[in-house]
Amino acid sequence: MKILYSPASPYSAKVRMAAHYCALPCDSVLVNTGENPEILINHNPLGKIPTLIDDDGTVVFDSRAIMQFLDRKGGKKLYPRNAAKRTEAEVLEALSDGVTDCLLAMMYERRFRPDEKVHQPWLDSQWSKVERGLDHLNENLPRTTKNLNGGHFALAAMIGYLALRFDGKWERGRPKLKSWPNKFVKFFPEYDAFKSAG
Ligand SMILES: N[C@@H](CCC(=O)N[C@@H](CS)C(=O)NCC(=O)O)C(=O)O
Repeated sequence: MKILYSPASPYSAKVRMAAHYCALPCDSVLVNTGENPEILINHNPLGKIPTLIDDDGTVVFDSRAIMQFLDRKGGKKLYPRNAAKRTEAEVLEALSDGVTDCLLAMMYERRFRPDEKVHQPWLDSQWSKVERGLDHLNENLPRTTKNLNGGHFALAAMIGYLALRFDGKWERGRPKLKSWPNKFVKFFPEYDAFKSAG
């Protein structure tokens, strides 16, 4: 199994952590999405990472579909069996990914538009979604034990991306969220090796 990824990509960090947690052997293949490499666009017309290529040729994207695939392939370790708990884990994943979507949209607005075309009100509206999401997470952190789930990995990936790209801009007033990785790392000591890195 291969996962096409880049070191800064938060969704790639999420699925790579999850594959490791499920003890599914996989090669991480570094790609630069900006260059539309053949291995990426031949498997995923969207040219986005993460993209998973299984040994039998099955291709899976996006990260949410990859998580469900890993869960099925890895003995259902990634999402709780109990329906209410599973919904909770999936919604935590959706919120964490959703905050990450806003952060990435802000990065792309600044990176791909000339300065005079960067639209500040749109950046502000993305940031207000981020702020509401982070406040909610700070007050509603998941129970974190050795039984981790997809929600935990999405949250860890989101915080890793915040630390990489928004350091010093999100922590104030959110001490529980800021220190949550200290708890997570007790049960997933490999966090530093997987989280977004520039
Ligand atoms: N919803 C997708 C988002 C994937 C995504 O946007 N990945 C970024 C990197 S973190 C990417 O591939 N960007 C390149 C592009 O959009 O062309 C997922 O969960 O996998």
